[in-house]
Amino acid sequence: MSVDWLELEKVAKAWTYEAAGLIKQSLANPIHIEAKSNPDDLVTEVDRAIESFFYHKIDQTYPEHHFLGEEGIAEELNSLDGTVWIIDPIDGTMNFVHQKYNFAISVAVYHDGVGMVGLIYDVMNDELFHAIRGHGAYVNNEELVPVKERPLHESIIGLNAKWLVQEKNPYKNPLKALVRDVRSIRSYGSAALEIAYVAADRLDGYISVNLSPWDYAAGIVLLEEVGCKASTFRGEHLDYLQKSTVIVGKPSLHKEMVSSYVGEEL
Ligand code: 2AM
Ligand code: CA
Ligand code: CA
Ligand code: CA
Repeated sequence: MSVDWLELEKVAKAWTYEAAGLIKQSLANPIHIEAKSNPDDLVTEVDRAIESFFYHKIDQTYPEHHFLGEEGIAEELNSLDGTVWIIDPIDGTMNFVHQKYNFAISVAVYHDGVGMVGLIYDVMNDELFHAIRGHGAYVNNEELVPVKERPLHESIIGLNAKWLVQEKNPYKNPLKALVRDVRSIRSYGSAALEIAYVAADRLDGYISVNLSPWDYAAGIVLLEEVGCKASTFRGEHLDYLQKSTVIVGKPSLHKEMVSSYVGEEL
């Protein structure tokens, strides 16, 4: 069955705004916080409630579609065949908890592994980034223009500065060299927003040692519309079914960061 992606984007956008309203309401009450894989990997009941909100909307409206989300509301997915919604209900949970600011809802819709729709909504800033494959990328309905290139030494990249001091991080030294050579780095704490910022020319690149598909799936739809690149540190295609290193950026910067910094066999 063929899908009208423009129509589906409108539906996804309406749900995203509705979910944002629920998140804002939740900020009025104390939020119950738990640790997941480590003491700094946080989750709240709001993350789970928002994922569940999307899961039920999609199940009712598009029963034949599949669902991949961070909080495990749906059954595990082993394939990207068909239409798959890849959702991070709150990207930047630590910011949500500590700042009540700088977090996003990330919603992507893929078809047979190809990104068709991407939405990243900065809830507190009321800033919506959206893209539909072949129809451009937008911030609050203003079209983003294809990016201009900048040399590496004039580039600003998004990077969680913690990666530079973690002894167990095998990429510590290549990342330190990159930080030394670029103009500056920024750490915003939301991978989805940082990838959207690359598409919007607010950052030239973004790099993370460990991301999951819901962190980057929507962002990649935006990047493709403005001519940016995304891959693992070794320059391979992202997998979407498992965690990996992720490097995104303007084409020549992306290539240089891979070939001269993080792409080496460790
Ligand atoms: P999250 O807030 O949805 O968990 C923080 O630097 C960025 O990395 C956020 O986008 C965060 O997403 C993501 N991230 C991915 N894996 C993480 C983990 N194990 N712990 C904390 N943040 C993680
Ligand atoms: Ca998380
Ligand atoms: Ca995330
Ligand atoms: Ca999340």
